[in-house]
Amino acid sequence: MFTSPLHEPRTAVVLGRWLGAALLTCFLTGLYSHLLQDPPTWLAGHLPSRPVNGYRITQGLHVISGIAAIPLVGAKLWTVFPRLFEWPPARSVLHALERLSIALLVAAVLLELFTGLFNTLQWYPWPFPFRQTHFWLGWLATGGLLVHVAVKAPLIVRYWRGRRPGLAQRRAFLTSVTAAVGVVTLTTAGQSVPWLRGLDLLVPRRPGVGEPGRPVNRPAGETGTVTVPADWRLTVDGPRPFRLSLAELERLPQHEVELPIACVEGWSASARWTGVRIADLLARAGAPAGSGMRVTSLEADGPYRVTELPAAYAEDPLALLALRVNGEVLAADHGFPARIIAPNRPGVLQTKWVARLEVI
Ligand SMILES: Nc1nc2c(c(=O)[nH]1)N[C@H]1C(S)=C(S)[C@@H](COP(=O)(O)O)O[C@H]1N2
Ligand SMILES: [Mo]
Repeated sequence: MFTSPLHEPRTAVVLGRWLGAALLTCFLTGLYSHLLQDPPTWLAGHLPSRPVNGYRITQGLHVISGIAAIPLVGAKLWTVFPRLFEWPPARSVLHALERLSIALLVAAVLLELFTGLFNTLQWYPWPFPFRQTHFWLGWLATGGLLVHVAVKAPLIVRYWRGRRPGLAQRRAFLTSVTAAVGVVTLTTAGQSVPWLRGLDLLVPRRPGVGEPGRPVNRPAGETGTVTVPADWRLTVDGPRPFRLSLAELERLPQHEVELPIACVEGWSASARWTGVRIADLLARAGAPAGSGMRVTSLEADGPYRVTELPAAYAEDPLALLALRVNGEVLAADHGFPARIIAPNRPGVLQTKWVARLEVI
């Protein structure tokens, strides 16, 4: 039934190289994102708050390489498809193990890519938690990939270089695959690459659209529970605790910074933020040098209600408790009355509707 001459090792090796590069990029950038969001104690003190656009680039790459991997995985599976129906299913214990590892690899990679893709749509049609699943599947897929490369190493070496003349059909097939990767990449990359924004045909949201000029993740209404009390005061806990009303915050020295929100879902959008330096609030609370800060939101619950700013971020002059964006008071959805904005960190940590800051 499989009559195409392209079900052969050279095509599989060429596609495998591209797919391997995409998956490795995905794994490393994903691991980095995970460490930023949940830094182990030994790392928290060493995470740098610069470059300002660092996370925008690594997470942009994460989503770009993940989306590019989808057509690549399709082409790779099509190429090796006949092998999946080999008979007898196992010739030896080793052969059975190898086929099992392929089953694990294919399942983990497919589930990983689709949970990731659906996450960029904020669509979770499954009963398990996204983050933990995506994280552990990443390890499974990468482990499976390493085993696969090790088992196939002799074949990979033999077919690494093409023979001349090459197969015309192969060239046509690989060109089609490249075109497919090009299309899905160019029509989605504009989420994080500003100069590709004009081509954003397949993105779930357009950074730059929304009030005011930026998308909203988790609007105040959706979180259901964010109500700002009329007598809202910022509480700052530390050696010299204090509380400030919005009017009092506005009378403190205001600073303006241009910083992006870079969401884990792959979109990022820059804005001009105005507010009080976190470092100034730390100093006022009598925090010793090297202190970090714990931030608590007015939100009743939710995974991002409490976040932490390690010292490098808390002391960065660009890190603000922002009261305004692009010159206007924060909209309810964007975190009124005050939100965190700091350089080089995931959007999930740019806490909205801040109630309390605590020196740690
Ligand atoms: N308290 C709180 N802050 C939050 C969130 C949240 O769910 N709760 N979502 C975060 C996420 S995932 C992102 S990407 C940014 C988005 O900010 P924006 O809605 O102003 O664009 O806010 C962050 N701040
Ligand atoms: Mo986000």
